[in-house]
Amino acid sequence: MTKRMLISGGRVVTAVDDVQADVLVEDGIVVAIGRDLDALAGDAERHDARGLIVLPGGVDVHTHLDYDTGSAHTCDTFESGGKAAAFGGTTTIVDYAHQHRGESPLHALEDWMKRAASATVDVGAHMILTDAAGAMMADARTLIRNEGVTSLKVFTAYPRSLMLDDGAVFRALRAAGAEGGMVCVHAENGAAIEILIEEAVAAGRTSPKYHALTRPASMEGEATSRVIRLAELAESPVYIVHVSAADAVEAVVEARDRAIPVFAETCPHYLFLTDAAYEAESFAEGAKVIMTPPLRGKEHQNALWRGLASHDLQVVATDHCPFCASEATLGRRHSKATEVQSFDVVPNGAPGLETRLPLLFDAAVAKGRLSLNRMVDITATAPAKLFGLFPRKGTIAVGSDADLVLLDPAGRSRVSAAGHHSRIDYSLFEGFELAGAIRKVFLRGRLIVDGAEWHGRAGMGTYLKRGPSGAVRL
Ligand code: DUC
Ligand code: ZN
Ligand code: ZN
Repeated sequence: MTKRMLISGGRVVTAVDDVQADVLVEDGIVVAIGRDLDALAGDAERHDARGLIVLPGGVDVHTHLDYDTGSAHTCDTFESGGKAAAFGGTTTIVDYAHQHRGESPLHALEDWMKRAASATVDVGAHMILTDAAGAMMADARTLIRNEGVTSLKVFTAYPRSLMLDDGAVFRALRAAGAEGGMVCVHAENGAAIEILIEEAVAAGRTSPKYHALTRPASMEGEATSRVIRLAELAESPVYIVHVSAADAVEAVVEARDRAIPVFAETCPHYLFLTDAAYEAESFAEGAKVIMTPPLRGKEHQNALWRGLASHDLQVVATDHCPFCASEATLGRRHSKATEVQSFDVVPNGAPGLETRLPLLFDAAVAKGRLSLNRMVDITATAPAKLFGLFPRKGTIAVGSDADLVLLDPAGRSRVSAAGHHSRIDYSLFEGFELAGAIRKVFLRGRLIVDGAEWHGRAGMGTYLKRGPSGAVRL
């Protein structure tokens, strides 16, 4: 029997539209958007959205759930992370699976699938490549062609663990370009940074602020330009993850002005915090903001906001890579607590899944930094388009999945880790007072968040076999 659901009287906002309309859903798919759809709705489950904004569910294309770094393990599972995402208005996640050296990327995907089986929102995977030898690249091509994993990730940082040399990066770019995929790049000059870290530690400069001082913006800019040149030669689209520095924005702008298919993402922590956070009183407090790239000064932050407004940057994703501040919460492996108090051994990463949309609604719309349409674009539509999920995800249209968020523009919320749904024990944005409040969230037409109530369940998220990545021009 057909299951119908009607959301009536809301202000329906997509990346391009802003209309007063009802949304009729059948079996999880939007079937009509228009005025006075009540007569068509029959016995539908009804939700009154008068006074509310109806948004497409958010698409977060940068998370690390249930992820083992070797020395630490992120503290959110696909169940808890998905729940946190949903309460923050995100209904689709594209998470990073990880190929270890000597391991086939196909095997790495199988391993990721087991962990992702508990997902509470819909999930897709990118594949981190740490071994780009010939046989591995053949399997990476199979991933793109057959498994819907149409984006690979490479690091030009972390020489002792994740970094690929320029030749390997070039091989990955060529393979992706040939198969309809795209390479996501963590762009920093790992070799130079490694020397700065060694010197700082040897001199006893080990407090959290040296995390930032040993990873200069210029080295993010250098690696970003280098990788873009390699992508041009490989004739492949490229996506720069977690851009934090004006230097990297400049490299992206330069290439995009030449019509090169380069795309870039930034993250809420770079938009709302600065490197002043490294001056925290205790080591543990400073360790909370040890993420890579580091937080930077106001001039970099301004460049990121300008980039979003001018479409030079296309996406805001969270890079949710959560480790608890205290080992008392979930044990040492899920935390930033370390044997010695030195910035270079603290697990890199920070939480953010639950706060992305609330922060951006407040800043973008209530404080006038971006239009509401642009907010939807950078948090849902553009990431869905870039990573082969559009128009199933990322918009409200006839035929799209009914992933919907009802947001009350007159409501208010206060960020607090204690009230969040992630297993993390801190928020980078603790105490922020925000305009807007999420009232309801639907995943494929099913109500999963109703005020403070959770109606989702582990395993209800589906695996998203994605179409080509980087195939659009944004
Ligand atoms: N890069 C990421 O994308 N996530 C966590 C740590 C890092 O360096
Ligand atoms: Zn990274
Ligand atoms: Zn990341």
